[in-house]
Amino acid sequence: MEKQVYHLRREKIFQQMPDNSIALLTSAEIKYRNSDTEYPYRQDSHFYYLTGFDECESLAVLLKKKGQNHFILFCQDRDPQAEQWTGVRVGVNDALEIYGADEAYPIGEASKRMPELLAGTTIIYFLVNNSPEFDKKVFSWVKALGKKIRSGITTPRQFVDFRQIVDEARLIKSQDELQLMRKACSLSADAHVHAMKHCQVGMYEYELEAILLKEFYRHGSRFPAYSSIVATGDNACTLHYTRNDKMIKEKDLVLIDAGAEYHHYAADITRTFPANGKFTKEQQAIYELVLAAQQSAIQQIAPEVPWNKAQETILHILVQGLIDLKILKGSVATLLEEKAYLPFYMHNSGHWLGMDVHDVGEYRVQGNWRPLKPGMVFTVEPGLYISADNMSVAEQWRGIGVRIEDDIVVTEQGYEVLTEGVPKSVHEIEKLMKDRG
Ligand SMILES: [Mn+2]
Repeated sequence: MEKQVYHLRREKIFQQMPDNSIALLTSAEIKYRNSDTEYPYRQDSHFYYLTGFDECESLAVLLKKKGQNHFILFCQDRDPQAEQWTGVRVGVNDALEIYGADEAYPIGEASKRMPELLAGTTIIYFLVNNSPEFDKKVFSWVKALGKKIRSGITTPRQFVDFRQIVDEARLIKSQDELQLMRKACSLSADAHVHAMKHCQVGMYEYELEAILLKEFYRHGSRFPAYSSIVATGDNACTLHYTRNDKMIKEKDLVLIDAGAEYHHYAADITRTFPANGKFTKEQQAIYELVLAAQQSAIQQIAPEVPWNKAQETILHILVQGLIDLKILKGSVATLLEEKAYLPFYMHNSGHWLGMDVHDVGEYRVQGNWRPLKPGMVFTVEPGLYISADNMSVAEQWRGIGVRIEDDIVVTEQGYEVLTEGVPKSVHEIEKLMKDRG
């Protein structure tokens, strides 16, 4: 995105900062998988949201002093010898030009310059507890400034979590962001279609994972937004199953929960389909119950509807359906009251979605469930998981795990489903799989 986009984002944040305040954001640290082998670098989402700057070892400062807004960026300076190994850096000069910083300095000068920047401010915003190392640095800079207090310098006295401002901004997606999210979602949807089309009994779960990743990569997404789940049969009842190493068997359902990250935006899709292309009677009954719950929950999405409406709708439909299938006994009201559904449905209806797969933003505001607003993006993902060793249900139901998940954006009129590209009715899925090679 253009530097103007990030400039406008910072301006919005500045509007909420009182005069003589400062916000400090550090880039993400390099993380190691083992020994000296690094994970692919992923910038901190807050940092990227406000800078568009993708390098490690950098520090963004938003300083509001005497009514003036300053964006100061500390980053690694150019160094041909180091760049020979780790790639080209933006450097201080281009940080001014390309990223619109008012001032830019080498990161090595941060500790020297920080007391001067802090002097005269009364509030410091930072992501408290995001990085214990950085918290320590912030306190050490303030402490260094405190030593000069007799020269008449005032030091900040309030340490405020920056999330309370930035999280709220990130919760409402702009048109620029929605464009990237549509792309993340559509390419992820395509990948799910490919996995369904290429699924064969006798393959291993990781072979389907490989198909998903190949499709992500092919469309310019270099990383999945989270570890892909490919769970067959009873493995689907383990909510965060990521071993993905079992062979796909004839009567298995295959649950795939996978989404790409595209230009720092996540998609999050789950589909469940029969390995051999045809649902059994029991699998179809559970599947259609979950689908009915999901569709009803989605249809109610509109501005001002409270966040928990989806979960309430899902719970009612699932409990009524489990009674109809004789898996639960009793009245809907009593079973809801007793939370009798918990052995079968133990999670929430979904979560905010954005730069992080479980994106930022409160679900309750002042004690009340948050009313939906245009630009909010979230998942709707009911499921039913009947464990293979749940002896309280009749045998034919055991080992069936189903989840269906789509990504939705709230619009002025209602909602838009971003992940429509993957079929989800029994008929459509069976047709797609029948036509496969
Ligand atoms: Mn999800």
